[in-house]
Amino acid sequence: MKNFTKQEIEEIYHTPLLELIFRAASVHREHHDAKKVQRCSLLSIKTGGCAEDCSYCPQSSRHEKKMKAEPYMDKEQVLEEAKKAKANGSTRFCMGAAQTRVRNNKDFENVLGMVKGVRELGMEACVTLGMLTKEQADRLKEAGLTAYNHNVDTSEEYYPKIISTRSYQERLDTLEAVGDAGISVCCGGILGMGESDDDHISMLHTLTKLKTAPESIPINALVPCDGTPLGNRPLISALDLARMIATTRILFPKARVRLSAGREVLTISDQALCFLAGASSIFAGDKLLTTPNPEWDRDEMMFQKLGLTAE
Ligand code: SAM
Ligand code: DTB
Ligand code: SF4
Repeated sequence: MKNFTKQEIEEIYHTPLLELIFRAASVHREHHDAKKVQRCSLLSIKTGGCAEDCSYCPQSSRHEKKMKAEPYMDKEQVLEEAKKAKANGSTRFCMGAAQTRVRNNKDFENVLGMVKGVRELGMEACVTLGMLTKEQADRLKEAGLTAYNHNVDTSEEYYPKIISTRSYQERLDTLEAVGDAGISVCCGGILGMGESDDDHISMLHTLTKLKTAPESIPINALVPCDGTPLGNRPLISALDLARMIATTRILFPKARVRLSAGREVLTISDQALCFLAGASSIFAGDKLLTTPNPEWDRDEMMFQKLGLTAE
């Protein structure tokens, strides 16, 4: 991959918007079939009760409103959901757990079984389980895991304003363990948490410097959740979202750039701009982890109107 300086990224990011989107759309078409958008489905396999204090997250146990902490789901139930997702056209199944880190216990063995099961359905398997060690990453690889999602979320500079219970370096260490184990890295961030353009640029610079380049890059728009410190934040504009997606596409021509959380409030035209800017993947299904996402039918209609096909 080309090494971009922070100043080069800044120049790309601040290109006049339509020029930027045109450039990103051209890069996108050189490397991908721009009609195709991948559908990924998400399932929260362990919900609520998380000890971390991420200000955006409804699953933290440190905020005003606390979700009920649930145990891990059964493997059979999870695989039922994966089958439904496949039947609805998803090619990747991503399982998330509200926890700080992976522990070597029966829950981890359970997750390894889920990963195997999803792969046997012929789907890509992704998990997001918090921090992990290289040994744990090796075991996930052995079970057939395709990708591990672990977001840096924002810039290193802004990170302490959002999360106080863990460090940016810990995020980077986990990402290194994932890449070293030969698992694809899925890493992106959240927009609309009060950060500046410079934070967006700095986050992208961090992503370009990861030891293992990310295979997929989720760009989430903050879903403001009641009872979290960011519950009252105004929504980020679709134009800012498109600017970020376009810059990401130019920096990572081959990656899957995922238009992730926040689609519920976007119009089809907003999303069309994001696809034009190089988004090549979405989360499909009426729920993300705990918050609503467009229904299958609504997305199907969008695909038809925009002439998109599922990957
Ligand atoms: N606990 C693990 C971790 O934090 O790495 C995995 C699950 S965590 C819910 C996965 C990601 O969801 C976070 O890194 C964050 O990017 C995203 N996320 C959580 N709450 C969100 C919200 N309200 N809006 C947008 N994205 C959110
Ligand atoms: C990612 O970047 N976005 C997804 C997935 N990775 C795990 C999670 C979005 C969560 C939105 C808030 C919720 O539904 O709880
Ligand atoms: Fe826990 Fe992950 Fe939510 Fe942070 S983002 S509170 S680590 S579930």
